[in-house]
Amino acid sequence: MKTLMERVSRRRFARLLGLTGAGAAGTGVALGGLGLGAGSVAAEGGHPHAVPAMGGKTQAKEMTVDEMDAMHQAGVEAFVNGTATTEGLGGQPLPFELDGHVKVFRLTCGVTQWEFLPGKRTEAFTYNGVTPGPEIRVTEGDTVRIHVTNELPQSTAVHWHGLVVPVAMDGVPFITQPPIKPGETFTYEFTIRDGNAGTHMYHSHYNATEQVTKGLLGAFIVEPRTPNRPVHNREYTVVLNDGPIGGFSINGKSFPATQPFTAKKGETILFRFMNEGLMIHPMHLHGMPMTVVAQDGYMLPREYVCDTLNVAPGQRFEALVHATEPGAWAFHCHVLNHAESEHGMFGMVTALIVEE
Ligand SMILES: [Cu+2]
Repeated sequence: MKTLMERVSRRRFARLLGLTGAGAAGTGVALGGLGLGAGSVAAEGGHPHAVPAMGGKTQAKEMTVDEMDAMHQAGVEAFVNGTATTEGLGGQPLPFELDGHVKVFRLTCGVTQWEFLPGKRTEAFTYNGVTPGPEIRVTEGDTVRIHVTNELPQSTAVHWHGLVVPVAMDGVPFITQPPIKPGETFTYEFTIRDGNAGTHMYHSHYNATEQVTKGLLGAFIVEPRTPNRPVHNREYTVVLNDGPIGGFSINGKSFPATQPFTAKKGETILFRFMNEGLMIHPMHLHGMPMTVVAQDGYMLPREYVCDTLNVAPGQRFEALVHATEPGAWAFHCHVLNHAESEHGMFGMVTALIVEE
């Protein structure tokens, strides 16, 4: 439903921008010819990039000005038109069953060929077949039971990052529990404490450099018993990751396969940022400032306003955006080699589309 709405918004916006029809056809460049589907993007992070020099010349010796422009244009068009479609969408709500008053969730760790760009699949480690894993959402005071089954070829365990839990439930092998070996199931159970509302995460705490960057991560959102966030019309979770899956990704996809965020003019949006990667990602929103109200789930003593929010590994931020400015506004990591090269934008790039 959300995806369909967003696609409709993108098409509408494409018409506004005049990006459909003759303009697009005129480039004569197909997405497949850009290397967008063939591994060049995954390599972007590790290679120095051609840097535009003064006077309009570039160091990308094998491209003409028009070729470079065409690659930049084609990537944006694929994003705006919604044609950079991929299989699999992570971060959708995880259903639960009730056992008395206990909310019972199930997560299965497995190996998935994950498509982070059209036609570009990489071996991912996933919860329930997707990365980010499904979003768990509960309320302060809830008791949760989470059955974790390991179908990976290596052991694992799940850490509930940001939640105050009994030590035996903290998910660190050999400190708090034995590793969950392949074929085994481990059951976590804890009650969410009052004061622990906010934007949290769950992820592997075993061989984490490989397991988390390959996709064993997800959002764990705790609603407060008594609402204490500013009133907002819609919210989006923004999971940042870097590593073998998609190079640099937002919610498990790389630009132009990233999903845009949409809003209607006048609405207030709550963004929940979390960084599951190995690097700092300063997220920069064009057009409208962000008002940061919470860090790591805790309400700040005083909110602050910014347009570039530095999200370090492990950190979470909750920020409000008042959608006052219609248009498509770039929204990207400002470590530039996570976002834009001589081939155009890639990786940690999306947009906030504000409709009239
Ligand atoms: Cu970055």
